[in-house]
Amino acid sequence: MFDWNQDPHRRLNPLTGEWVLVSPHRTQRPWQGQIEEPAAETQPEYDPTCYLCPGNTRAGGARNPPYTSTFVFDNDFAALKPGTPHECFEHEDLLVAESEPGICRVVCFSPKHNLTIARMSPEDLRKVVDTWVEQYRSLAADPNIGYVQIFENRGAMMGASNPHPHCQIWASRDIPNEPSKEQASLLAWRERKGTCLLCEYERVEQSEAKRIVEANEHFLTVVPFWAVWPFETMVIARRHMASLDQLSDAERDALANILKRTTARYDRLFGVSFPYSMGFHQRPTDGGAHDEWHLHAHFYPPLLRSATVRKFLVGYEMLATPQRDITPEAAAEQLRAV
Ligand code: H2U
Ligand code: ZN
Repeated sequence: MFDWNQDPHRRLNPLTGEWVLVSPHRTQRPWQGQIEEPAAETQPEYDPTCYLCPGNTRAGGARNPPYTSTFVFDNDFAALKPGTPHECFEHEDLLVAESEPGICRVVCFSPKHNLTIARMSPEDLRKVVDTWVEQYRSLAADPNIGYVQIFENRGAMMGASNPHPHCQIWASRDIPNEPSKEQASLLAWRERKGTCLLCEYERVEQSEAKRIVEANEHFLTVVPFWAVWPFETMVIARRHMASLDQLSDAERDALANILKRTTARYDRLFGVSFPYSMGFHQRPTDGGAHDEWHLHAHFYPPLLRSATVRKFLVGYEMLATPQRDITPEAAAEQLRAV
């Protein structure tokens, strides 16, 4: 008889329309994966060579103020530039391009070089949430900005250039690929069923309980049924809201709380400051109402089975479909146990 916990199967991600191959029987295979050097863990509270610490000079030449809370600045090496003129290019429907204006910012979470979300105080994390809301609001008000992507690369394994706690904001005129796929799915679901895909998903995960990692009154962290990365999670707002600027006061505190608890759990899993890329998906800021949107965050951590063994998305996964061995249910159980 078919066993969903042992036998190969594929699962659908209804947010993207893409499948993931799950092969639980392979968790016994001998290959150990690439061993990464564990990054040196102890960092000072202030690093005179860090370009994000208060008072220090950045690589671009500007000097940081002696900031005491969060600190936002325009990225000195921005991938997008405001004021980029509108240009389109098309050749026989095959070579298609257009100019892309935008704004890139860096947000320092704290003046302290050696903190992470997992180790920040709830009060200080709340200030980070407030800064995200302010940034989202002010960028949304710009008529040239259609989408605001807030994201954090954490750890050298994810290519973060600096351990100082920070995130980036890339705000563009057009909706990028990932939120664009989600938008199509959220809209199609709403048209077909008259409900919100993520409101329904939150309810299903709450009642099944087996993929829940953390929960509070306003947010739920789950390993999604369709997770690709071994310990991937999604933080879902319990109330239907489209974007960060719709968070109530209590919901802002609850977001800070669940982010801290989720990342602290990650750190405990392999006894290391857990690397990841995380970011929010929310309502585009292109002037539409976009009530189909439901605020959530994705955490994509690369680690597979220890602080030094990572997963690669290569081979079949690049050419065909992403694949995982450990089931999302087993990953959630491991995260709940630490
Ligand atoms: P990571 O989040 O991947 O660590 O990147 C940090 C960003 O900081 C990166 O986008 C910017 C880089 O362009 N940066 C500055 O804006 N000024 C600097 O002096 C160094 C880095
Ligand atoms: Zn620093």
